[in-house]
Amino acid sequence: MNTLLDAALQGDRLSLSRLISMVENGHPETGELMGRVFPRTGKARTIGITGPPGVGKSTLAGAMTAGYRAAGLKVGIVAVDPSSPFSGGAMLGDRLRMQRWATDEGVFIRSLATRGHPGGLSPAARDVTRLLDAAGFEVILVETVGAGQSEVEIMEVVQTVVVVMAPGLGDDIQAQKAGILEIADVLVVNKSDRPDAGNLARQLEAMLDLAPAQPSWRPPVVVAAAQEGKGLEEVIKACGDHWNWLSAGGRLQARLSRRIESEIASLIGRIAAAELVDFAKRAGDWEAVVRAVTERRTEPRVAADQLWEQFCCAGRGNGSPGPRGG
Ligand SMILES: Nc1nc2c(ncn2[C@@H]2O[C@H](COP(=O)(O)OP(=O)(O)OP(=O)(O)O)[C@@H](O)[C@H]2O)c(=O)[nH]1
Ligand SMILES: [Mg+2]
Repeated sequence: MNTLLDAALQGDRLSLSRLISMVENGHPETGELMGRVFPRTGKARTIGITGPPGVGKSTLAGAMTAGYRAAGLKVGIVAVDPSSPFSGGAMLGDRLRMQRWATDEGVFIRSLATRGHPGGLSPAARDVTRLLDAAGFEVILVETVGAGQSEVEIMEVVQTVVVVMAPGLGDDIQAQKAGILEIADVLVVNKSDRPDAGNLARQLEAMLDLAPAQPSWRPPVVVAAAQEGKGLEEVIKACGDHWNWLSAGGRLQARLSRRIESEIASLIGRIAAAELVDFAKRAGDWEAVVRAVTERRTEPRVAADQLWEQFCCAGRGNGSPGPRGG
């Protein structure tokens, strides 16, 4: 692992690929690896590209990559695909479209499967983004399909969230608008070569007028046609403006703190849940509790509270340092 990491940090792409696979597959040395990687991160600009299926996220990512390459920046692309047969096809399409970068050392593209993580965003996405950051990629684009929860999760991985929409989505936009406005730093109305793009842009502006705005940042609505590269400069400029806004007045640091807080909290949650269930099983309470809930004698929240109480009492009551052994 150390040899692979040294090589990856020197720019060896095969080693980087293998490390990403390790992380993606939850290799037992992932923690150790990320421990070495983490101090080298924090240099890249990270941009999430999210939105409903088929609106042109990958096309936009490809076009933005061209723009950043022209500015001499190294670009990493992480495409997080839901594990559906539908997107299996899309992934293949992405690969074909992305072939133009196959010989460019300054571009690294990786698809991640979500592996039954129903929220949409692979838990590995964050680690992979950090690996690319450590390996010297200066702009990292993370593409996710906007499917409820993943939209919120993407905020926890990147600095700037670009939400892509396209005309012809029908009522979807109404259903999604709360989520969209909550997370968008930049809104892109793609496929403006089609009718109704102007309407959609006006609709989004109207929604923004009503939304409680972030202090001093109103997400710009950029009308684009990614396939033809139309509006691309504006998208890149909007991302740059957002970066400049974040960089001023300690906002970047504040946003990072919030992300780190939620990352640590969710890691604690995972450890604690596993410990608690394990404890209840060892104490012989688990099956009884599950049965009580199954038979509707106990409500699930009450059951969880009871188990938690027992767990805490056991830790304090018998003078032992607690179920985790300290
Ligand atoms: N007319 C038009 N079609 C576009 C434009 N941009 C992308 N497309 C097409 O829309 C289809 C979907 O594009 P993708 O870039 O794969 O969209 P996506 O959002 O990444 O799709 P998923 O990852 O499957 O959710 C493709 O056939 C693109 O060629 C555009 O500006 N105008
Ligand atoms: Mg795509």
